[in-house]
Amino acid sequence: MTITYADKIPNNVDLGGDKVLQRALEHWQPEFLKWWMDMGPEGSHSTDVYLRTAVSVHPSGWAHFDYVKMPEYRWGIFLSPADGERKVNFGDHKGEPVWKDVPGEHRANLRRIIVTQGDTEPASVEQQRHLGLTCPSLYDLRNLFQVNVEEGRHLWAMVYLLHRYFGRDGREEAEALLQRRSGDRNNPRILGAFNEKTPDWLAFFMFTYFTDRDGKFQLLALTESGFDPLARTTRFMLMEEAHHMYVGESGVGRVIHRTCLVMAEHKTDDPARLRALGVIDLPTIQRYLNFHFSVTIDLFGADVSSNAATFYSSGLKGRYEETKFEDDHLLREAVYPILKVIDGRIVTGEAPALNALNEKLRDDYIKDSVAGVGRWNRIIQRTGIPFELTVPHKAFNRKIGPLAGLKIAPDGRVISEAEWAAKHREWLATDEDRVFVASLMGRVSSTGAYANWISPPTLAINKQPGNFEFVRFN
Ligand code: BYC
Repeated sequence: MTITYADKIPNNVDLGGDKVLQRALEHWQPEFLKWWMDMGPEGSHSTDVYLRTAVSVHPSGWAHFDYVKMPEYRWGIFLSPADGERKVNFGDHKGEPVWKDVPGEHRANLRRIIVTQGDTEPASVEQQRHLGLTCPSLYDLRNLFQVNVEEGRHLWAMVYLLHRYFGRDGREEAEALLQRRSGDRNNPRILGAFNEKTPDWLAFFMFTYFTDRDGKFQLLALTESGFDPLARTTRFMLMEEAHHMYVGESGVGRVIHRTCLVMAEHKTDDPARLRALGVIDLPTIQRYLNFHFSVTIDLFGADVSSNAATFYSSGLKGRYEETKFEDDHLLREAVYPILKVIDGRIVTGEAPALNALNEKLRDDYIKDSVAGVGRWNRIIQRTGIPFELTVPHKAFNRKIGPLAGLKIAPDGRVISEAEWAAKHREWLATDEDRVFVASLMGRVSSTGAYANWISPPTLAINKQPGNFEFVRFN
């Protein structure tokens, strides 16, 4: 039987002409589908979903909308078009032409970066797999499924690199990506945040706002890579990532909006009253925010990291917007501010800039995150409610790096174990908060209807009206 690869697996990597890659993918694809059936969105396999599929990198081809059953989604392999003139822009190889193949001396580090990136993609699908059993609307359910299939496609993107450029050990790593499981004690996902639960829709919106934004920054750092196939793959992935963050930002914004309307209507800020009225009180939203923000900033790694220095000097992973810097792009002499605790207080110290690249990317990320929280605050202000959401201090609730293990309040004070024990329930989502939020999670499945705890969106998808049948259950 002849397989038309362009139909089955839309691609711009000449899959049809590459026998070795075909063989590797023909072995991996059934394993992937098995994983999707076992670990992908629960109870959704026969549902028709109005999905966007990338069928080419052309502006008219990367967002093709139609009803699709998710196991039949065409997980394509796309690289943004090559720039034949591109040079390595930083590190010891600065000025050399970018690599079309893996340089032998950087092979292990490149594989590690690709595997770490790849691991987050199926992890997030696993974390979100029960969410579709509830939903605040068909519009939101479609968005969840869109995010899920695109994370699946991003896994394909990394697996393509492993299969195409890393031979046998690449194939083994690609298999292991389907074997680790989010939250599994014996075989967990690689990075901490991807082993946390995403148990309800508020957590999903926070995750897509904060954690997908880590994706944005890490992918942007990888688009600078001297290994051109990685740079081009991640560039294309970023087009999809933008929608995921939009789902998060607008989702949290709609929850806040609905709560504020009910607060204004009933002239109350009493959490218990608001909960009885079926909306999520703002202090609970703040505690969710604190949790997702702090868990996500750990994803940038240790403040001072020799791995980060090596990745940069070898030309594998750059800074966010590397080419906009007017420095030497070598950073051998430069320093960068990092936090230290001296005499029980957090102070700003210095580290070699090369070693502090994780911290630098974290700081860039924080600026971007804070901007969206400002937009949420404007929603609150417009309803006249005197409340402001804040982003906790960078040192709050850290599990990675030298700040881990210290007890720090959201305002950045170093506090005692006793104060932490007394107060942490005011700062981080508690079991009671989660039980309450879970109690709101019904399944709203009539077209155009929305759960009481969230406002309808101002914009639907692909210019469709809000009462469009985004999901058809069969
Ligand atoms: N949890 O020297 P360090 C996305 C480990 S999200 C657990 O600082 P490095 C997405 C670290 O592995 C973007 N362990 O490490 C979003 C190391 O272990 P070893 C994902 C952690 O290498 C939503 C040790 O601690 N992409 O796309 O400089 C949905 C020392 O740390 C953690 C990437 O991350 C942690 N949080 O930095 C779907 C890009 N942090 O060697 C998708 C690729 C550190 O001692 N990854 N460790 O065993 C990287 O660039 C780097 O691996 C990291 C870590 C920045 C993550």
